Amino acid sequence: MTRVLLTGFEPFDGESTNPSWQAVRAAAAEPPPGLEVFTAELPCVYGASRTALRSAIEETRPEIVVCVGQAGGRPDITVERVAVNVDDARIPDGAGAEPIDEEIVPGGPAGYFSTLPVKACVAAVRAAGLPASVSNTAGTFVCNHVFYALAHLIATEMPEMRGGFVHVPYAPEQVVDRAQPSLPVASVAQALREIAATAAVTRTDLRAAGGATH
Ligand code: PCA
Repeated sequence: MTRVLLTGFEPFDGESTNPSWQAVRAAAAEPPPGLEVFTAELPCVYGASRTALRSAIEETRPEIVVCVGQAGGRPDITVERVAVNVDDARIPDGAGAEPIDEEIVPGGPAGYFSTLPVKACVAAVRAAGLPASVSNTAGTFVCNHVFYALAHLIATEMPEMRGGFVHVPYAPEQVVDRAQPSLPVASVAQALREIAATAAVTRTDLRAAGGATH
C-alpha cells in the first residue's frame, strides 16, 4: 500500500464552503486500490497552514502528498508545476494577515518544481473524462505558501517523499448567482483519485506538451 496524504483548505474569502476539502474527504472515503489515503484540513492562514501541514505529515508519514486548494474562476482541474518563494496577499488571510513580498523561506530558492508527475497526472484526469491542465502559477496566496513549504520540506528534510499541489474550480453551489465556471465535487474527487493513483506508480513524467504562451 502506498501512503498518500491529501489536504484541503477551510473556506476563505467569504465563502461558506471550500470544494478542496469536500473533494479530499470524498476521495478518501473511496480510496483507489493500493492506496492508503489520509486527510487533513488546513487553515487558510499564512504560517499556521504550513505548521498544520507539517504536523499532518509527521503523523501520517506519507510517501506522497497532494495539497489541494480552491482556484475560483478556473474552469478545470489544474496541476501546479511550480511554487515560488513569496507571500504577496491580494486579500487578507483567515487571520487578517496581508504580507507583501515576503519570502516564505528567507534565503530559500526562488522556486521549486512539483515532485509529482504533473503531465501524467493531467493525462490521467483527462482519460477519466474530466477537464485538466498544467498550471504554471499557484499564485502568491496561502496555496502557493503551502506548496512552497511542502517542496522545501521535501528538498531539505524528507527527500524520499514526493508532493505537489492541485487547484480546483468552484463547486456548483458556490456560483448559482454568478457566471463562473464550476465542477461537481464528486468529479473533483474522482480527479484527485486519478492524480494520487498516477503519482503512486509514475516516477518518470510523460513527455507531453503542457506549456502556455502566457
Ligand atoms: N485557495 C487559496 C487559499 C486556500 C484555497 O483553497 C489559494 O489559492 O491560495
